[in-house]
Amino acid sequence: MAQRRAFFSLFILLAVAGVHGDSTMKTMEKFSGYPPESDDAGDLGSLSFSVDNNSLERQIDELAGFSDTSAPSVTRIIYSKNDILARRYIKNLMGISGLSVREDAVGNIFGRWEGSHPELAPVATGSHIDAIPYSGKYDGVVGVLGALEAINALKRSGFQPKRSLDVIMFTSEEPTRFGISCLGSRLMAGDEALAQLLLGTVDSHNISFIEAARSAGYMMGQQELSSVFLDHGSYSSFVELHIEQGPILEEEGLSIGIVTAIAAPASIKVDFEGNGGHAGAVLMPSRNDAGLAAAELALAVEKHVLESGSLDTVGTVGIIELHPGAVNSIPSKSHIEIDTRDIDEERRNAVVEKIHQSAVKISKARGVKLLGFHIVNQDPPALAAESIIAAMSVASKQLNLSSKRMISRAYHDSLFVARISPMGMIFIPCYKGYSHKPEEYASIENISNGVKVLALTLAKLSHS
Ligand code: HGY
Ligand code: MN
Ligand code: MN
Repeated sequence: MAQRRAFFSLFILLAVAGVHGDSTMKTMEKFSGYPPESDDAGDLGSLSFSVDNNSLERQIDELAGFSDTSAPSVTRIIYSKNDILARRYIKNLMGISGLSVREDAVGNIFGRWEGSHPELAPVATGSHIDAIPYSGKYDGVVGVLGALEAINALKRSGFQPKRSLDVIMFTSEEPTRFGISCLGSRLMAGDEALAQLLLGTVDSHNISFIEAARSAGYMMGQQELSSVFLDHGSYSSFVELHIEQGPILEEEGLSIGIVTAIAAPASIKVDFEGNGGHAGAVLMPSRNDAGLAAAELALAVEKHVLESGSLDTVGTVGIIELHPGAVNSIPSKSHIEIDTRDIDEERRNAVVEKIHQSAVKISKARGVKLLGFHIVNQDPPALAAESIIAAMSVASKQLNLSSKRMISRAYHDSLFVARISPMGMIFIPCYKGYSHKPEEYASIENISNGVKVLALTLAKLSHS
């Protein structure tokens, strides 16, 4: 291709298919593009760029149908029957989009649009489709189906990528079944310790990770978990589209969030053991109630988080299990799971330490055994790459979409992809910031805006 500084004006007629059945195509706006950093973008002339809202909305609803719980809630757990059906649905859409599809040993799914320079490190986008019990149909899904629609829109516009473009569906971003968050992206980032841990990990039904993976058609034969690891530089950039899972964009009436950093998550599992006994016959002074130890620790989590003095420190006790779980039996065992996060890693680690001290103190004071205080993960935060922040900001401006820079208090696969590639995230508003519950909702207009920003950002990065 002639070496010329091709400054092409990307005249993009934004024609958005009507949202609710109204299929009149509207010409939304013309805007000039930007000079590609490389000089061989060629003259793309005028492109018509359309996001097909109707099909995107339909796909979100169809995907929500693969769920262990009934609408409006969604439950989709790694390697379950519905997860396998949902994966098949995504692979089918990747095929329809003309992407070449591959899966790694644990089921990270990659759909590739080969660029004119396949030898260059590709650009990637994507997210997850697994869903915690009784949650919503947008968390993660917007970043997978939206990425496919961004690719479709670019293809329809006649755009030609220079760097190949990958859409990734990450295996199991949620910690639900095996207690490990972002399992697929952690492994991609080369987490040796996790690869070891998974060889001995079982779920609450005592099914091993390897067995569950095999039941879904992964980890076959001699496949090694380390085969999932990707080298630094495997991607030139990674961009994830996601609902904000917080109220800021909606409250401030903004269309796009440009994520600058992802908060640092930690999760802990604690087990107490006491004598248990008869709820009527054992008098209070002679009890060592494992249930009350768990309850006291839950309150201690709240106390230590609030003591941090920062609103950015959060703590949640989402799981408390009591054994034997009978109303007239003093709990002899308790299992409690704690999630605590902060944008400041030091401050977060200080809270984890205080929780540990409280667990020891409570066990002594109540005469229960502290069977285990297991830190499942204690991850550093991740910063988005300035080059990707700039690309997303330019794209939002060109689309006349209001945006603001913000941090992500939720974690995402991007937190781990950032260990092997420059990373960026695009947020869209969601209703009252609700997420991880059936009321989670994002309007197709907001989703469509996110897809447009993603498409333009990918176009720019692919030519960088
Ligand atoms: O918990 C999280 O931050 C993510 O939504 N799984
Ligand atoms: Mn989630
Ligand atoms: Mn998510």
